[in-house]
Amino acid sequence: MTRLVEKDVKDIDKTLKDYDDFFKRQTGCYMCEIACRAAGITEILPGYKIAVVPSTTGEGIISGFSESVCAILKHCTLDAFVTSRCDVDGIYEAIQKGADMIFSADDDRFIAFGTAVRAVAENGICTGEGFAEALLCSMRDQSRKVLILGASSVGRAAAGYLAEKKVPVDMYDTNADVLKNACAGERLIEKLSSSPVLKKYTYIYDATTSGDFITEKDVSAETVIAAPGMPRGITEKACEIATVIHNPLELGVITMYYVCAKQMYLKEREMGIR
Ligand code: 2YG
Repeated sequence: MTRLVEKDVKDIDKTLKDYDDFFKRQTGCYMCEIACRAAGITEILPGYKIAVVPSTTGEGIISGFSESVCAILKHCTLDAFVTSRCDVDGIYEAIQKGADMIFSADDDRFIAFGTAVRAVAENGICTGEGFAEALLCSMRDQSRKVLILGASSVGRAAAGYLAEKKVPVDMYDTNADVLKNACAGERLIEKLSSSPVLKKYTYIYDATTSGDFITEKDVSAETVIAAPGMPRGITEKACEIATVIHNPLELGVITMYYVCAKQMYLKEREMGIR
């Protein structure tokens, strides 16, 4: 995945409400509802207290990243705060302040995990599944094939999710080895050996990290594209014609919360705490 930069996240807190209204017009649901569906949540869960812990490892802090994650969680009326300290000291602060769940990201991995019971949600998988559910909700005809571009963890999670919902998938990656090893044994996933003609598909899932390669020639007013990748693969002009579901952080973070919360809740019930 492409590393986010300050400008990708800097206005998220200010635009969240309007963006969620726009998202609902596109998909019929708010992000929180899509994330709950993606996590398979069917009942009301307890609200967990969340700490976002900045991580200085590798390339270091992305200015506004932790604050945006926190704002996204608060937008879903969740109880979230950013720790004043970073790394292990930040985890210590989070637990001392009573956090049930911690969000933290280094350059390779972005996770949410439980502090009292074992539970973990990973951003690539949750983003893949959250956007797959958003696409599903926007599809008028779920018997039509979805084209998935990119067999990274996001693309693979999306393909597995859609196949589980009985939606047929064509999958393509410019790297034949990556494609070959993805989603082995899935009957509903067909791997394409050559670059697909985009115009043939009404439903596309762009899990690549290439910018502006889907143009107005590739889409129609019926086309729906789920596009979690950064930079966005769809040109401005194509976005004016097709429905393009794209956000850099929001839906992935919300899905992480619900995936982790569900595991926590089920474990707590098992242990007789709930
Ligand atoms: O705590 C910080 O500020 C930094 N250590 C965060 C670093 C995050 C690096 N990861 C990315 O930029 C993305 N790949 C995250 C994915 C979110 C969108 N799906």
